[in-house]
Amino acid sequence: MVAAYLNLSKTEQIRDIEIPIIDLSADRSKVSKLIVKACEEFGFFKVINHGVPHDVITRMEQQGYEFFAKPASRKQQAGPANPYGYGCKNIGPKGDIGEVEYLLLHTNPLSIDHNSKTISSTDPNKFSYAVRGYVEEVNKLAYEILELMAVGLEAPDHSVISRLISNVESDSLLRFNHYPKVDDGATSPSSIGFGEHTDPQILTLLRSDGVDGLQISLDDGVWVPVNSDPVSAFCINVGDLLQVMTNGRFLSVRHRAMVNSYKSRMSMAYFSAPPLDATISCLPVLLTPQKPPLYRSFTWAEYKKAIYSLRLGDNRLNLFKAR
Ligand code: GA4
Repeated sequence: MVAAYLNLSKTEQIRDIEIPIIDLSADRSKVSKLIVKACEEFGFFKVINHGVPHDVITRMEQQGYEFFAKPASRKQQAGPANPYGYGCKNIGPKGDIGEVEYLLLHTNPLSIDHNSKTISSTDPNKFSYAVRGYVEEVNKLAYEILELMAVGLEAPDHSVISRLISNVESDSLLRFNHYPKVDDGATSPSSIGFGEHTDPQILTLLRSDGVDGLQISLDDGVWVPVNSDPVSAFCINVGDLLQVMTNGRFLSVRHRAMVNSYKSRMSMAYFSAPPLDATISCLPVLLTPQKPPLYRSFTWAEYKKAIYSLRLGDNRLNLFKAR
């Protein structure tokens, strides 16, 4: 991380906080409480003993490395990302840029097969096999974590959140981010790989290759590095929709990715989302006369329209506050 600090402007501070590492093989009721606490305090936590097979992860990572190692002209055939496909430096439709190249995929099986043809013309089946296997496993993990959250929140229906992502129509995404090493000294502001933002969906499951770069912002302007230890862990974070469903109890926290001058980094983020027509509103168990809903109900399609009309770092939840 040290090299990445060099490029920070003077007004930004870094403080060291360890985000919780939660062992999913421990007692279910204890785990559910730890998850709730982590989501309230940090909006981020790591999970170990998560059950996603090692070979499923390495197969997926291997495909990612192979793709990014291709010549630029070849990678561009899978782009431009609109929003799916290959993108380089340009993030989203509103002119945001970063030191990153990426592949953004919809996780619908038909869409995976279709995109695999342009991503890997030599062996599309190998690529789509790896993606399908990985998505199946991370979706299972997301489902389990969302169920544990409902248990921890004492919701009478334990699948009240998780069932939103298990629907075949779910709008979940898989993103591969490749951050090159950037050796531009301490003067350039280009050390930002992926600018600050919150994730719009329900829950994000991030796998990274052991190279640091992720930072989270708990209070305004204070950035906290999240190291990538243990390397077998998944880093989990609350998305905007989960903040709405928990009436602000769980935090959808701003984060960013920095690049460094010594090692490139690849991460794979699974954004678990509901179907487009799903209505998002506060869980009944969290509503009391003293705590009315902070946000109005809306569909995921409505929210998605708002996110694509704004810049990466804009606050979208403000548009959905209850009057
Ligand atoms: C941020 C989180 C995910 O990477 C993403 C991003 C999406 C995109 O790259 O197409 C967005 C960004 C993300 C939020 C604001 C809009 C949309 C780029 C952008 C400027 C895939 C997502 O769902 O929202």
